[in-house]
Amino acid sequence: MSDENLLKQEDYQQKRVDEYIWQQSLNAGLSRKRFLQILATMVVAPAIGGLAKPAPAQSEESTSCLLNPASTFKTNGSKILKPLPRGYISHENGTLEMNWETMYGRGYLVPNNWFYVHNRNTPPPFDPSTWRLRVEGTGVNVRREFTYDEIIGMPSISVTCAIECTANGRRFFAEAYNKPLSGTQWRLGAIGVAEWTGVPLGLLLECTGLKSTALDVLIEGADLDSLSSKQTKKFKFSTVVPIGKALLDNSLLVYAMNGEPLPPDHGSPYRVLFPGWAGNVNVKWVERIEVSETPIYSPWVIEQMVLIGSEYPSSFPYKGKLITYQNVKSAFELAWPAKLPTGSYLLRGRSWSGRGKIVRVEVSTDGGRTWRLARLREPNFPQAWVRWDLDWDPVPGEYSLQARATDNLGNTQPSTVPWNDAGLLYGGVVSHPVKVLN
Ligand SMILES: Nc1nc2c(c(=O)[nH]1)N[C@H]1C(S)=C(S)[C@@H](COP(=O)(O)O)O[C@H]1N2
Ligand SMILES: [Mo]
Repeated sequence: MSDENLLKQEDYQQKRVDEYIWQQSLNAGLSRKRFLQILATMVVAPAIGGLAKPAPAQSEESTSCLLNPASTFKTNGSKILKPLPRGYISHENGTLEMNWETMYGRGYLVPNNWFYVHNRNTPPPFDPSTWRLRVEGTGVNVRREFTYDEIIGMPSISVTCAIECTANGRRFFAEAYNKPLSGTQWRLGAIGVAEWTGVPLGLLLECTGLKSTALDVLIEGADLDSLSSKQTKKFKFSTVVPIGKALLDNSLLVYAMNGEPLPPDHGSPYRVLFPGWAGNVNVKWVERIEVSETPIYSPWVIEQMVLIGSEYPSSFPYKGKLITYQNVKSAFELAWPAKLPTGSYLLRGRSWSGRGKIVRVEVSTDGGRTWRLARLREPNFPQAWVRWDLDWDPVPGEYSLQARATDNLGNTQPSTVPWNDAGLLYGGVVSHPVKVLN
């Protein structure tokens, strides 16, 4: 199967599932047929014991080089170092939701200080003279360490695109299904668009003699994480992408954001950028990249990067439907709830799609009965967002505003979205409460 197909969500997952089964049967000295028979008789797949356990993402001793955040930063335990901007919401330590009201009529990019933050840990201190990036694994001919100066000295490009938390909009699942959901209760502000500058990952990997047989790339940060599900064991925050994604021209090792050195909250000295994919694959504080000739089944990807629910059949070893791209969403540049004075008002908002660019935005000011087309404003970069506006002349009263976007691949925001247990990828049309005052 070619790399192009690995960028298709279904093909990627199916290929990984097949490879997993094949590998496990080889390891166990079983035939593939016998292994499939065993799987078919199991209720819960991990019951097969050692066979079914994904390999740990990394070894114990590699956690010992974790930098001690207390040595340079005085954080008072805060996981976000930048000051809380006006009107911004912090749901819990380490989260900062963008305030859509402050974006009203503003430029295309979100200023660094206003960009949402999703940090599991306090940013580690960064010393340019000692920070090393390690690239290793069976998929490269030479293991290499890069200094900060070496990385900065390599050819770079800039990419303008969005990073969006997969859980953006989670709160609307809870509201639509009247069912509580744990995790950060994001509305629609866990997204931002910035200009990211860095070294194309393909170029970096060339320096290590990338093998044509390379299959998966694991990116590891300097911070620790644990899978939320009752587990106390911590491992470094990481993600895995197929080599096809890593080698796209706009997949970067980023060291600058909107023309400034990457701020600590956003991953200094480096983060990776995988345009259009789920927020958490854009690993921050990167210190190790492993290229592998065999598939890497990181527990994070298998358990957390998936949609779990009756509408999403799982295929072992994945616990649900694998998430790659972000979906289509829209937001008004308004407070929540908003209060507006009576008289004519220019409604503004933005819409986005992880897979492409937005070609149409419809807005309803009467709770979905009638729809009008919004004007789209340039620029309109794919995998970023488009700004739009629409004149509105309401009489005083209570309103429910809705926006519905369509991307160039024909994906339109639906009115209802099937439930998933972690509340990920809410793409439904959202009702924004607005009161127009006398
Ligand atoms: N090392 C590391 N990388 C990380 C995270 C993290 O906690 N640690 N959070 C991820 C998640 S869940 C998201 S949504 C994005 C958020 O990026 P931002 O804070 O720069 O907006 O970073 C991702 N990269
Ligand atoms: Mo996130």
